[in-house]
Amino acid sequence: MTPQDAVWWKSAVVYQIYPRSFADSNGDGFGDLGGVIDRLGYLEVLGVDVIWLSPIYPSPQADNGYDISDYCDIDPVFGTLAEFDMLLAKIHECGMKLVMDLVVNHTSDEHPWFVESRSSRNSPKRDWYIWRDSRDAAEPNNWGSFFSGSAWTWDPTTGQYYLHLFDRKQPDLNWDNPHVRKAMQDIMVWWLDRGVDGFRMDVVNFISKTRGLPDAPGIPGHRFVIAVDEFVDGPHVHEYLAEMSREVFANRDGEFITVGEMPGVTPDHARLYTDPVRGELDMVFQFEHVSVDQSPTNKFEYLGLDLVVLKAALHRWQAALAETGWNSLYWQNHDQPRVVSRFGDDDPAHWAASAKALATILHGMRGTPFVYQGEELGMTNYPFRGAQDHQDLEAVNYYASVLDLGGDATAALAGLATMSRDNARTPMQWTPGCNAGFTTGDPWMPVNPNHTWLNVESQFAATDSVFAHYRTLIRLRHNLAILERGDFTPLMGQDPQIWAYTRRTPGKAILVIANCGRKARTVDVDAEWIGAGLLLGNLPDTPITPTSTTLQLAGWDARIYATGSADRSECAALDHAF
Ligand code: ISL
Repeated sequence: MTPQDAVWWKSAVVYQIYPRSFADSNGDGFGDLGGVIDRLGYLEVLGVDVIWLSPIYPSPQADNGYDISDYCDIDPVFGTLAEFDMLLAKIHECGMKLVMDLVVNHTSDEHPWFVESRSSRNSPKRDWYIWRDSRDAAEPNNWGSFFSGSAWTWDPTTGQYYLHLFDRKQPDLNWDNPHVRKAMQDIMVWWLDRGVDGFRMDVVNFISKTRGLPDAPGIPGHRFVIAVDEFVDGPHVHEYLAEMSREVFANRDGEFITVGEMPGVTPDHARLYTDPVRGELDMVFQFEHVSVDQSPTNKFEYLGLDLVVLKAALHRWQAALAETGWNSLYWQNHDQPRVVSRFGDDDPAHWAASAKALATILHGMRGTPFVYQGEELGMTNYPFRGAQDHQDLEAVNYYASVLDLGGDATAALAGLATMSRDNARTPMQWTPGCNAGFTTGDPWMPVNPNHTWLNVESQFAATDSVFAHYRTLIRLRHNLAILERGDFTPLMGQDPQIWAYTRRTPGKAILVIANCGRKARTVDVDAEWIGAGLLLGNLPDTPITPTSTTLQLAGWDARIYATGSADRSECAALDHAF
């Protein structure tokens, strides 16, 4: 894959499907591939170019498929390889591409590799995982799991601990072992030979750990700490990714896309990962903007939103990858709470305007936008009643650890209600009817009660719906070169309510401006915007052109204005009156 081959995804939009919650075609209460096939027409109308499927491989489902026990098959809960091939063919017939979710940092503890590795200290696969002796009759170091507790589990069979940065059922692979790297490359080749168009790689910047696995600096009151400095952007990660890219893609014709999920990645490393000359990855998911409202030591300790901090985080990444590399642009995924509840305003009076405003802000930036299932409807967080409503092992383990330590259970439940990954995993809301049209069976996860008014059926044909707004943003992305190539200049960075920036190419400019609050605001803009044309607004009667340098923005009022005649003609094709 050479740099010039990669340019198609810079004007593309990716849609993430969490198959378990998308659409159930056989009435067992779980989403499946048949459900995705049934809904491809919906995605065609939305206009997305690429579909990313969260893992559908055989798995004990300890972490909803992010614990893989066979990388080259389909879990029966989702269907069969034959159904996968049918789905892939239909996706390609629609002119879309398919990206698989590859969990490369760890496998399931039920994967044959690990079963063999744990069978004996002399197993030929012992060194495929990370085994260590106890230290002072305890864990080898003070590393904690992202899912609470230690990152080590004792295995009595062979009298050693094994490392798992996540659940004990997700043992980390030893990427320093060339056999592991080759095995993962072979798996990628197997799926590419089957016709897939790329990969999203799970916590791929964790694969190279610091030599010797040293203790992390302690935190008072914490027996274990998440040792990010010892595995984020580690010593050999770039070498391993370049090798993967070379061995898997180098001599393969076609248009592919690779995106690395990278918690904790720095801008400097992101430039290295996504510099097309280096041939590692096309883009990364960074986490700075989705951490601004979380305590650094506890994601469920909600700090509240400071818009200035959120703006600065995304603007930092716009600047960091302006010349070299490429940003992904996302608000949500299967791990993040619903953005309209988190950064918007899910009061029914402001829900739609704020969902559209947040979409406008993100999709106007430089990078490839990712839309998570239901985001295009403005789906909201779920009204959790208590611990019994949570299913995600991250949430369940966290709550249990708070109780074990005699912590504040009420505060923990409030944090889970706001921030838990369960918020993103409630069933897709297709209709106002039973189970939101997700399943004819008993849904594995409760359906949000607001599906009676918040659903595809009520938005699909409406010209002022959140769905229609996303559809227009996607069409702007496809039709306006300035959204791909324009430079990015933030405005009003210190304003606690207004989010504004410009994009410019020679002779053309767009202004993206939004009021991220209920209170109306008067905002001064440069004279260049007088007479500019409205590309997109989110409220009725948005002024189609500024007549002075003073804009009156209503609550959650978001607008994109364009200057430069070419943009008018380019956008006329979008049936857009200026
Ligand atoms: O939600 C998160 C971000 O705050 C983390 O808990 C998340 O687990 C982390 O971003 C890594 O996520 C990926 O790897 C995990 C899996 O549980 C997530 O679903 C996946 O996206 C382990 O495979």
